[in-house]
Amino acid sequence: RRDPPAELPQWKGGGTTHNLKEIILGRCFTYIRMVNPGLRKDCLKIWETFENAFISKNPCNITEQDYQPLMELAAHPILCNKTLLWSKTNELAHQYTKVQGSLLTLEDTLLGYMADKVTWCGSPSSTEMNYQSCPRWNECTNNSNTIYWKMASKIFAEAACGVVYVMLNGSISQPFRNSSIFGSVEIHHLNPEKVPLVKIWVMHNIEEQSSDSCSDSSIKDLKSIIEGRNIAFSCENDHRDVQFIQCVRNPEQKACRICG
Ligand code: C8R
Repeated sequence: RRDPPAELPQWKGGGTTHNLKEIILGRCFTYIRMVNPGLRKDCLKIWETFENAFISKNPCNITEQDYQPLMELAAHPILCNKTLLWSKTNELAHQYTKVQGSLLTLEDTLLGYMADKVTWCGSPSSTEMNYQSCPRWNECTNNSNTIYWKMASKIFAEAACGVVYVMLNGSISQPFRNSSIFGSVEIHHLNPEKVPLVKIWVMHNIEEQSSDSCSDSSIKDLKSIIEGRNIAFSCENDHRDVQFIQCVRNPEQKACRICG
């Protein structure tokens, strides 16, 4: 019989990103000095408030209240007609906004910019961050990362005004899922008094046969949710401007050829 390893990882997900403090502080300063100069935010205070939200707590028992002070400190206004929401199209949506230059995703706001691609959690028995492991999304729904994204997404959707664009993935079985953050948080927090129209773009993997996903039953569900909230709905398959981005990597695909 062998003894178990001295320290079994507690959770199934990767631990807190090393140098989290430096990353968050650095991103916050980069954001207020270079990405969005003129935005007046106290980055040191933002870091302390961020840390306070999850340090010394069970990462599976984080509540919205824990992040409320941070959300209030870091939120800022965004311009009308510039919001792009997405679900299961993370890479394409961000590649597109980067080149397109005027539409904004949550990652173009301070809250999204600071937290993109990093992981964090604490533990009740320590004032340190847990660098060993953090809960995976399926270990507990209220983990420190998921609650953060849900709250930041809610604030982003509430702040939207004018036409809102949404990029969905037509190459998966359900382009719209009401369990996604887009489906469970964002569509329910668009304000019909400020948002007259939601434009859905359903993109397909350029290497696959394209299909009419706008007539998919999940998109019909989405249409009735949006119209039920008194917001007009439109849907387009493979919006051309976005397809150009897909074509950069696949110039020989049929959909990418201009002549013949
Ligand atoms: N949004 C949510 N989650 C985000 C995110 C973001 O901007 N950015 C990152 N990196 N993440 P999905 P969804 C991480 O299932 O659930 C906003 C989080 O770990 O493809 O519908 C954004 O405004 C999160 O658990 O999409 C967008 O409109 C997964 O990626 C929706 O919410 C979610 O990826 C997307 O959330």
